[in-house]
Amino acid sequence: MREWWRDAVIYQIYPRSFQDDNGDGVGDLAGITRRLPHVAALGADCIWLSPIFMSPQKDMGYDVSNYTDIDPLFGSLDDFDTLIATAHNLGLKVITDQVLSHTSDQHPWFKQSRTSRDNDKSDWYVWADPLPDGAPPTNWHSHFGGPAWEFDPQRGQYYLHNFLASQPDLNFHCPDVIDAILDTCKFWLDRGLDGFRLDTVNYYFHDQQLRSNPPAQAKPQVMATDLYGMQDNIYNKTRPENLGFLERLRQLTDQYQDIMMVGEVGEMGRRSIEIMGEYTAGSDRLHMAYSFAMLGPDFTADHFRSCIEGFQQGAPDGHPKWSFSNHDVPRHVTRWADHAVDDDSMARLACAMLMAFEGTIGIYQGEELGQTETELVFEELTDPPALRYWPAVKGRDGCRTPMVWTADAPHAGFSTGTPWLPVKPPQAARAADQQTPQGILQFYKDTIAHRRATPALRSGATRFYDLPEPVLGFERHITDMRVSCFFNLSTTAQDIALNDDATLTGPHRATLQDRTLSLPGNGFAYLTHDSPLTPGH
Ligand code: TEU
Repeated sequence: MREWWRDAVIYQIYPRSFQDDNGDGVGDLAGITRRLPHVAALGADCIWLSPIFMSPQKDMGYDVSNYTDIDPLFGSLDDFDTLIATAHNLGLKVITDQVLSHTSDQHPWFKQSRTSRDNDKSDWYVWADPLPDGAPPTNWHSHFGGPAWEFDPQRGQYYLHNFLASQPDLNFHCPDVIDAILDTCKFWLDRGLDGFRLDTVNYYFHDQQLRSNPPAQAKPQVMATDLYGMQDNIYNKTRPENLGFLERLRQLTDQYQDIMMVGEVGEMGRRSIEIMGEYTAGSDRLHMAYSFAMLGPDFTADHFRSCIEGFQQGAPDGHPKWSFSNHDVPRHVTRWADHAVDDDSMARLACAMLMAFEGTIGIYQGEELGQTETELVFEELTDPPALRYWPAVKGRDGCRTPMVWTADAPHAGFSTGTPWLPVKPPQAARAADQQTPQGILQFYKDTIAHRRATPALRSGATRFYDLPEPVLGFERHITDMRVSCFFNLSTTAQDIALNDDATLTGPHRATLQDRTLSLPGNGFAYLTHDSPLTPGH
């Protein structure tokens, strides 16, 4: 039987911003549980919860101080059990975000590790002596700016942090670390969880010889800011040893039924697609992976084609997850505004594209409302890289503002207290209760339902058509069914000559007459063909 996750739609919940039930201004598990029917009604198969574990929240939970307990900010283990049971009753699987590459500096492991060079956990983190002149051991940069090394006076050594200095990297070359980490994963599997989203899955290991990175060959692609993109990050991440750890994880999850792991490959561009392939090839590593390749500014047919084809060619037996938005990047309706007739047209086009892609699909809370990036002023910001580099770096708060439920309620129904990030009028106007039968929410429901009801869209193979920009066109086919899909990535109308008879089926913004498909700006169409095989092929 085909595994549940292969053609699933995964809905990402950012717990701080989904629904606050206790009025402290931060979302919580009870709030999520209450709102799960919204997610089920959308037609999603699974929810991914961004981190809910004990954390000083320096990086909004991506800095864990206890892997096996819920942060009181979000609730308790009982609330977690209730959430899982409610989700399962609604037919939703639940995966959590496991941030294994680094911990918080408040984690007891790190607190102990930093006390001396010869305690039980002294090599649980990546410690290294200063160079003779006192400089850090390598030239590696932190993702959030500055060197990736912090000097600790107590040990007289530097420790590695690929992200904040308060997020020290665990030393995966230490076998005890691997065992401890696997134990924490087992804890949640035993509690009935359906799988994991693995944070920074290509950062686990570092080069033990501590070689410095060479300068970047290509123009920096990361949007950050910092110096991160200025070097080729070959010694601080994506080390060959990673694969062995992924296999250990898979051996663990395979002891349970129907578990799924999706890895976050922290890379953009072609290389990120290769890594996704490597990490999901065969059946003894991850079930699927995503990268930042489709989360950037690029909005050309050629780009989407090269991501999907590149993956297929590099990893015919691998499995991708595609999404356009998440909690780390500006929302796609705003990010791709230059290519949009208007916000709603972009929201519809993007949804229609995503639901036509082969693989697992990810959507990010609020996207189903056609949500746009929230404009914030400096005083409203919380994201560390933005606080440090504003205005060069806008940070990630703009995509993390609260979910909007009821336009006229205080803070659009998110909280009765003061939300940790503000709800602004343009976002509140798109609240769930304002969505009409012709609106974006219904469009998402219809398009997800169409994908679910169309086996070729769910599981068919993909073959691209050679069409000039700005039209992306491909077909999805299974033995006796062929669906062609066309997307106009521009604001100007496009005509496409079809070479056989076809019928418009499912959501579309197009007309078809005498084998000519006319797409208005941002138009799109799914067509079913009478002949199962492409004529001429
Ligand atoms: O993100 C890792 C990561 O690679 C991102 O920093 C990404 O490259 C960047 O945002 C692109 O601009 C994960 C989490 O998703 C993120 O929220 C955390 O801050 C980070 O790990 C550290 O745990």
